[in-house]
Amino acid sequence: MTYWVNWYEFLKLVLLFVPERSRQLTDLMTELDTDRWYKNGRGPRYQQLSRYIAGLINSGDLTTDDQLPSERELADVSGVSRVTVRKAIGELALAGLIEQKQGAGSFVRGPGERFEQSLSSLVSFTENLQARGIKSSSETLLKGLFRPTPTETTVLGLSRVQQVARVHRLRSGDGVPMALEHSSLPDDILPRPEKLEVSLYDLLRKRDSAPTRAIQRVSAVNATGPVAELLKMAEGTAVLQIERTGYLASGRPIEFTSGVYRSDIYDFVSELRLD
Ligand code: 16G
Repeated sequence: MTYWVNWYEFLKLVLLFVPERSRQLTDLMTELDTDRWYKNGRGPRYQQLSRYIAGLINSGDLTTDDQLPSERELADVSGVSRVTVRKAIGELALAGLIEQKQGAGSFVRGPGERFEQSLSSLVSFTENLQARGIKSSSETLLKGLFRPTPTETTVLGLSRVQQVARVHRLRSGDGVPMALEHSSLPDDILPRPEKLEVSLYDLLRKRDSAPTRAIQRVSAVNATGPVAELLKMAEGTAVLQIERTGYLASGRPIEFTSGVYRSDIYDFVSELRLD
């Protein structure tokens, strides 16, 4: 007589007898088994799998030091190949959400050092990270001169013939995506946006046209699919949206940046004084 074991049923049985710490893992396995994590047309499987697990981490369902099931277990339960699982785990590591320990497996990382950014001083992304010894990098998603939108024309006070320089960047610290910034500037302030390589403010300073004052509007929004994908987080996660209008000392507006910042990393801090 042949006995065969459905290992997943067996695992569920075993998990009934293990303490609370493993409950989330049982939930994770059950969810993956029901295929609820995958939706047609929402991107490749490895991305959906990684976003699903990122969602459990961001919501606190999986917490610091929880060990993820092994590659083989995840592949068996979710019905995808080990290569797909490996890519999904790689994405989570890249997003700074898990740590892969050689020979031991993948563990949920702690919240780590939150990134405090002052709302009252006018510093650039590059300077901010440098000051903390974090290596900044940017992926340029768009750079060039364009016909301005009505909002850009109004906010930047553009003339009818002026173009707008746009720079869209995904900004990372030590390789972890932190923010997505869309900057618009008048074409006379940034005539050759393709020349921008590292820091926008550094380039503007060299041209004597960096902002000396800015007004910011901060709001909480939920990350849409494409934003979540770039910031390596689950769709719908709360993020901070900041719109900055930067002015020259003369009062002329020269920068309009709309940025989305990961709320699990950023704390924006403001100093208040009694008048
Ligand atoms: C900061 C600014 C952004 C500016 C960028 C320049 C906030 C909320 N935003 O991220 O408006 O365009 O720095 O950075 O602080 P860079 O000089 O490194 O390109």
